[in-house]
Amino acid sequence: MRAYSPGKDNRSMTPDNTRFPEQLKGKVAFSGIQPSGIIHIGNYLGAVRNFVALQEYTRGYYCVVDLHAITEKHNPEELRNNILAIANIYLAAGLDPKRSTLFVQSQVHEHAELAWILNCHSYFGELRRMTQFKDKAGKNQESATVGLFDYPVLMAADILLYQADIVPVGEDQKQHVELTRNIAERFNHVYGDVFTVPEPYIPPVGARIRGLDDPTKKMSKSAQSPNNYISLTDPPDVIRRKISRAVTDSGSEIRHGPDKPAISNLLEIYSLMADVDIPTLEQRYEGKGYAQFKKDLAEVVVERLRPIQERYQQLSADPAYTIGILKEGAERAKPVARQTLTAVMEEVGLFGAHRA
Ligand code: AQP
Repeated sequence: MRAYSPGKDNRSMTPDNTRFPEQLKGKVAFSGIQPSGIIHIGNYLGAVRNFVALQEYTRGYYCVVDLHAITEKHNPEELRNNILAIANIYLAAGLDPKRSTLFVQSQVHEHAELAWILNCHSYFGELRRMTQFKDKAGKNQESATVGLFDYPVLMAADILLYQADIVPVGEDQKQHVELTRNIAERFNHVYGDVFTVPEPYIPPVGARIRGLDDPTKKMSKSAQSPNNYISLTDPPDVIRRKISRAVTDSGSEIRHGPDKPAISNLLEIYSLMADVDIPTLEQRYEGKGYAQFKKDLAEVVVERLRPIQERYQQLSADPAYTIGILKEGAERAKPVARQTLTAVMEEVGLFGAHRA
């Protein structure tokens, strides 16, 4: 896979806060995905693809954040399966367990412990402003779990435990990384420089892949209709069918622009999956209709996912292998997490700092 290259002539959706890889050498990266379903191409293009590219430059910690997946109603059996499925996708997409630390959040209990301490340094008012909570709780805030409300503080603990410099995420997580920065700065101000203050690493294209059935909203694992997303494990005929049914805009021009949200979304997917910039694609499809464009896009996606799917199938047939990788990952993550937590406990005055 080609390394991430923000300098490429792709139209920038979020031109701020991107860094050239050279500036990232030696930095620590942390990110996670919640096992609330199978990863879709939005998660892949907005996040996982960058985790893989960043391995060249950074020391990466990539986590399956299972504690985040119980903030809403869930099925325990499905959760167990999804945890291994996400880990297998990490591996199949190219995360190398020798270069990156891959682990499951609940196997390193320091995450939950630090989250409690950070809860006591976070404000109700700032959490109430989080748009993801408002979106997910909708009109039912009274019956939303405290866990869903508190999700961003647990995410802050995940990141700060590893003293991460950068957090590769999609656009929807930018607000949570900003909250993490605020909590870290507040904590450092009171107790001294305990935490590295991290920065979000958001790709210039692909940071917000939209639903195929509704380009006004982001593609989401928990969307009502499976036609909203292309899962990384969808077979070729399903990918072709979903793309052929994807919503399009009025007119027939293949052009990127704010008046064409549906085609712009498909162009971004095409661009990232084929490593071709958007102006080149616009030229290539000048005078051609949506049908040809969608047909070609489907083949590009099928071919790009083919090796990932093949590797995923192999890994799924041998769960013991992945369980072993995750165990080793947790063993590597734990001392780093413990060191930060001990420093935090000492500064705060908690007796737990003295335990073995
Ligand atoms: N549509 C998207 N486009 C680009 N990036 C995206 N991400 C999520 N959706 C898109 C990025 O994927 C990473 C993992 O996300 P997550 O599973 O931890 O939570 P999420 O952001 O809530 O993702 P989903 O798919 O919408 O899951 P559900 O439906 O379960 O809430 C993050 O870096 C995210 O930015």
